[in-house]
Amino acid sequence: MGQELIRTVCPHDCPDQCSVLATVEDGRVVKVAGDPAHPFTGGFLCGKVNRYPERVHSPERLMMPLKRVGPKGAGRFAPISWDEALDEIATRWSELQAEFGPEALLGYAYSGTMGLINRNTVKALFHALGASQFLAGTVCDSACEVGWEYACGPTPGTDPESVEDSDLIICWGANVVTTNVHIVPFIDRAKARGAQLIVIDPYRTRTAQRADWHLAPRIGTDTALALCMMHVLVRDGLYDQEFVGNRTVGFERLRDEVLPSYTPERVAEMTGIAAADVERLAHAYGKAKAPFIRLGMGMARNAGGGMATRTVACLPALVGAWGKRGGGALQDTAAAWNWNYNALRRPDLLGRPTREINHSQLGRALIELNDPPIKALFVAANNPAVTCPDQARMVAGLSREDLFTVVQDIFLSDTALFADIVLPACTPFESEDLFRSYGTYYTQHGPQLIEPLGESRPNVWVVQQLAARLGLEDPVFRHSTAEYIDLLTQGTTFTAEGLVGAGPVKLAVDQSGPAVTYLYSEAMERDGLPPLPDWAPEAAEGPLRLLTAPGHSQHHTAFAGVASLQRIEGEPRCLLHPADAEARGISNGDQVIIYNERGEVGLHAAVTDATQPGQVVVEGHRGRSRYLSGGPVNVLTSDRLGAMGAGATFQSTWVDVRRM
Ligand SMILES: Nc1nc2c(c(=O)[nH]1)N[C@H]1C(S)=C(S)[C@@H](COP(=O)(O)OP(=O)(O)OC[C@H]3O[C@@H](n4cnc5c(=O)[nH]c(N)nc54)[C@H](O)[C@@H]3O)O[C@H]1N2
Ligand SMILES: Nc1nc2c(c(=O)[nH]1)N[C@H]1C(S)=C(S)[C@@H](COP(=O)(O)OP(=O)(O)OC[C@H]3O[C@@H](n4cnc5c(=O)[nH]c(N)nc54)[C@H](O)[C@@H]3O)O[C@H]1N2
Ligand SMILES: [Mo]
Repeated sequence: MGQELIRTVCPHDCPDQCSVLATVEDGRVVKVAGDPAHPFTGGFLCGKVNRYPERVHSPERLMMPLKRVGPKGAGRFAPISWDEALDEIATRWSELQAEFGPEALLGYAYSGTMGLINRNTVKALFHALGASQFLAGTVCDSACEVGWEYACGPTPGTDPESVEDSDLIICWGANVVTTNVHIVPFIDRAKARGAQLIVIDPYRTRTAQRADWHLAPRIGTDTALALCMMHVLVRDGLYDQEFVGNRTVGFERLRDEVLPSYTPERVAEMTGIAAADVERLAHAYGKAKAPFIRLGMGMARNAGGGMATRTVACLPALVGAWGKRGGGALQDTAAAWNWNYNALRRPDLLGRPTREINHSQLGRALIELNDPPIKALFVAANNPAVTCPDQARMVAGLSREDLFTVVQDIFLSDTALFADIVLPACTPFESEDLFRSYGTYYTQHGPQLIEPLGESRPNVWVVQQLAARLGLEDPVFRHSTAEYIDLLTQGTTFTAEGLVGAGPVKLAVDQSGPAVTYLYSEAMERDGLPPLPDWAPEAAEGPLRLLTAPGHSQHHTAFAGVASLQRIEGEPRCLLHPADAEARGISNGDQVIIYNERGEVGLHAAVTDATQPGQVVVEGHRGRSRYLSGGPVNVLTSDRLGAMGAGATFQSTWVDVRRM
């Protein structure tokens, strides 16, 4: 058989969502390359996805269903057939439902694959069963999305393709070289025309290394920094009075009640950024013609994080940056899509509302809930035994002998080790789905490139098989992929014919920016939150603050089965400032333990001034066996929720470090 070149799309949880040209030969994906036809991701793939054939054909792929034969968590399994696996799941769920009521069931799919069909049909299954509902994404973007919406309403952000026309680009808590690399050529083109790149990040990331100027505030102080910029803009008459008058509410209250306290001198104490630097930052922003801010999500993952997004998102209105090509701000384009998600999720099948389980507090739910307790858990495309906070609770929950756990994954993830039944998922290249980007305005159909390897199957196939066994007769459990795509496009400007096989297709979005920016927000007041931006420090609970940031060559743990990427990423390590290292007798390369009252993690120390005094940085997530001891990093984080969006507070973690 010859080679075939097929256009598809990267299925990962990444804002870029590349169009991919895959070479297929004899039922194998032998090569992937960037598709030059995609105007944003044009022509190159990231270092991870470049190795996609290695992931698809990894020797670590799960090839058949497994049943637990050892104690919980021991990872001892025996192969079983799909029929045995599905029959047992259906029988156990029916028994547990009868004995404890439907809310004893909890199941979800998360972002291991971003396919709209494979993510959303899983919801329909649990809705039809009357199960507890899973509030997904609080570990990721719920706080920043709510924060953005309080400031700007459901307004889409700036089209990142226009950024080449900006004259000042601020990557604010966004390490774009690692997590949004296809915006880099647009930034480079802007720089070639004289634009400045400023990075605001508590440590010197790869993006900060490329910046004209890197400002390193303390974690969780962005609200104060943004308010100080506003203070200077207003004080020095650098704000756009006309824009503020026409398209904001609450300016006078912000100006009179909040800004006076955010003088550069006070804010220097709050943020660690010198007063002269904040002045310079505000002046650069106020004088730019079309300044652009790329907001990352991680700066919202602390106790006051939603407020940080809410406040930074007010800045473009102050200087009238919206509507100028290249200017404005972008956090996330997810809200711009109006797919008919509910046709696949089917909330109507739930009947009566059931209790909600917060993704960030899954461990707590498993050990604390009663009336009824969670007795059956289904997890697809998520690895909570590494990526959820408060791992002590998470592991205690998953270790319950009376919890019937089913995990569908490509690899035997740390979570799968705790399963009673493991179901082998195929990679998205082995099934068909529809994808939409959350960092651009493109959507793309992903065809099936090869047959599923071994006995692996997509999530949606499992949903359909279980529904049939459970007597669920709604047509949503019987559709073909084409029918699902048809349903998703209902009421949108897209049609299935226009998408299937078409490559990247762009959504038309209004680029004039928010009609109104809410400097004062009545919606926040209604929701019991302070309607004006304001900042208060968090009480330190230890000498060092922990910053957990995305890994460059890993994507959480989704590329764990790719040996070459594991080698490139190297052993787990923490970045420690020379002053903190010296105070603890730690030298570069030493084996150290990061610890707090919740747990301990053993890894290597990298002593570097890329981080600041009082701050330890750990990049990336690995399976627990990859750490020298303890691990993973989330044994250190708490499951406390932030003030907005019921979001995780990973970056509100205090620790200390000692030599091993
Ligand atoms: N290579 C790679 N790419 C990825 C991922 C990955 O794991 N690896 N993850 C994907 C996913 S799921 C997501 S949600 C996106 C996330 O993409 P981003 O939104 O870019 O990622 P963040 O977690 O926000 O981290 C970005 C930066 O925010 C900084 N930061 C953290 N706290 C603060 C703060 O208080 N203030 C400021 N100013 N900065 C802060 C961190 O140091 C980090 O450098 O990336 C996606 N892409
Ligand atoms: N301390 C700390 N913790 C964090 C963060 C942080 O900043 N700090 N970031 C948080 C963020 S932003 C996120 S989004 C979460 C991510 O948390 P997770 O979703 O747990 O991230 P992954 O490790 O990528 O897990 C995805 C799983 O899906 C599997 N998978 C991949 N493709 C498929 C498929 O097609 N089908 C199925 N069934 N499975 C598949 C992968 O093998 C992997 O086991 O982590 C959060 N955790
Ligand atoms: Mo995320």
